[in-house]
Amino acid sequence: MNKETQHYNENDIQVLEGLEAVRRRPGMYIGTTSSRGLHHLVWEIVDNAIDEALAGYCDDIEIIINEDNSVTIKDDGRGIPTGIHHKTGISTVETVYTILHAGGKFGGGGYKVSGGLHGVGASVVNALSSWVEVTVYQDEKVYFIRFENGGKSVEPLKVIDKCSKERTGTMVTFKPDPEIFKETTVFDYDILKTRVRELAFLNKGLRIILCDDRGIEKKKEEFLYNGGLKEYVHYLNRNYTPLHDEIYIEGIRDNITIEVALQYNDTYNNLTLSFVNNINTGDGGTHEEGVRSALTRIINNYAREYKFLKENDESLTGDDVREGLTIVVSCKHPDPQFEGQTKGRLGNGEVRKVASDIFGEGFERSLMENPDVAKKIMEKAIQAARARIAAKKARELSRTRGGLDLTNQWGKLADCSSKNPLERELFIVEGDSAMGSAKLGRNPQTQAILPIKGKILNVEKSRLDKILSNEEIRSIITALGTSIGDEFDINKLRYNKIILMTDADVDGSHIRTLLLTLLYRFFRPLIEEGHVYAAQPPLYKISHGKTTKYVLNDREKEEYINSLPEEVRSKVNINRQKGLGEMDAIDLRNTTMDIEQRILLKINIEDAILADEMFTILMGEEVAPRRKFIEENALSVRNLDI
Ligand code: 1YM
Repeated sequence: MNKETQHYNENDIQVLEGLEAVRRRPGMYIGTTSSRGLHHLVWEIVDNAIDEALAGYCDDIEIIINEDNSVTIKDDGRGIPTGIHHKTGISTVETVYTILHAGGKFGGGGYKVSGGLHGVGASVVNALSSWVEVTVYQDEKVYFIRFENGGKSVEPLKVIDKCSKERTGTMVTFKPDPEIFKETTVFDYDILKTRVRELAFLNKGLRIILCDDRGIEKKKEEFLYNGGLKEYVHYLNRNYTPLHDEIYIEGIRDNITIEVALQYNDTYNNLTLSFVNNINTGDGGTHEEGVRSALTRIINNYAREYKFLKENDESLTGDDVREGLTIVVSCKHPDPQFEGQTKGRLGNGEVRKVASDIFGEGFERSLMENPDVAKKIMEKAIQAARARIAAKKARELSRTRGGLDLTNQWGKLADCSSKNPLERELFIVEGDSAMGSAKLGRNPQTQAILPIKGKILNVEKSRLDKILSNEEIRSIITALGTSIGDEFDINKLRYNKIILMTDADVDGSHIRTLLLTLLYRFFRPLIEEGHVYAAQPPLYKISHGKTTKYVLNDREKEEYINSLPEEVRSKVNINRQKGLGEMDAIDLRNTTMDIEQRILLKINIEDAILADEMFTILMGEEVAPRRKFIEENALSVRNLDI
């Protein structure tokens, strides 16, 4: 035995063998020795401080990346017990840092709530470090112990100084062993920051300070959220428009704590985050299931009771009530069972009912007390249900009619003859007269024509789900061939280009808005993959002598005329084209349809989003915003820069 380890007794031989086992197979204890494993060391120590905070003894934790890439973690808790441990005969501090699986089990019986991936704690960090120093402030004394070379104490815990009675806590500094962490021993500030922020959200009132003392630009940030999960949800929704203030529910039953915060926003997305003992449960589990089922149940009950749902309406589904929902669920459990391949799922069956009861009761009360908020939530879910039902109807429709001969079935689609989908184009044309010219002016081999009446929008002044029952709209769905919703399959698209050919007037732009909204909501990949275009019929026909020139707008007209010689300028004949319908077939072919001469504008997703917003406003029930919108955008609606 060398000098450094003299104070060990027989028991300690086992201790060292334990730590040696960790060094031999580090992956078994921290998962990996990559950068991820390196950062995991920090969490193992921080977890002990957080447990002390959860036990109610600590409010401040500080994490410092030192200049030499060692890390210091401090807390202001009671300090790890310093007395001699009855089983090991050495100080409890040393026991905690040298005996595998010691952790909280050596303490006063409190369970370890936080616990990292493997929950093996301080001794593993010690085993995988070049050196570790632990300082404990307790009973007006400063205790100190240092370990070297994978966990061997240099000498037993000793008192090195005095301190005030008020000063208590633990300070640990460790330097990861480069022999173990061969990839890297450099800590990444942003990795630490992300998790520190999450931990601060999950443990309301706990202050965590993160410092980086390396290099010239030192960093120091403080994370403290007195609102806890409520602030977490606020943070997650920061880029969206929330529909109401955050709702927060907490409760404890059978030693299981459930906390939930939620807020709806105006998107169609759902974001659910869940945690057990501060560990992310990416695959959900019984806590999440309990909360979900209560959410669906309570919203349906409320919607029925307050007549948001009529007697014959079908119930709202889980997906309906989760549209636009951001929700965080946090469970604290004395004995969690993590399941699944990545251990990312809570398995404890008893949690389902506890979570469902606590959340259900709190959420119901919250709806009762805030009828305005309840109304917004009901309307959001019912809107989601309507869209779901409409999509289903449209899907059934496109399925039943999909295989039939479109030309005969509808009498409207003038299909093209080519069987090569890459060269097939579908022109969706506004108005019957335009249809006439378009049919004559097209290339019947590659260009199909589908006419749409300008009055759809006025007649069906209603939501998109109603518009889906419009026969012409349904014929578009059928003609495209892709089906919609879950069954959408872009490989079944019957045309490579879908070209919207509408007039340059208000009716035309309304129709275009409607068509784009339809495509955006039900055929989004068609836009994303660049299959949708707008034709650009010219506004003017300028002729002089035998020359004819079509131009798109006033600017082009001026430019063209100015480019002509003086003597010609006075003789030009300028014809304002009134609409597609008034163009003859030859004009229409030359200006708008002929592949060689036409100008097509590809619709991008931003155009479609803009159209969707316009649609919402144009179709909205509130008159004021609609009028305001039309006044403000009279020009841009007409020209809808597409
Ligand atoms: C910077 C890291 O380890 N803080 C810390 C750890 C402990 C205690 C307090 C503590 C726990 C208990 C009683 C108990 C630990 N103690 C043990 C053990 N910060 C840091 N702060 N008194 C103090 O659990 O009953 C393990 S961790 F086992 F010794 F009690």
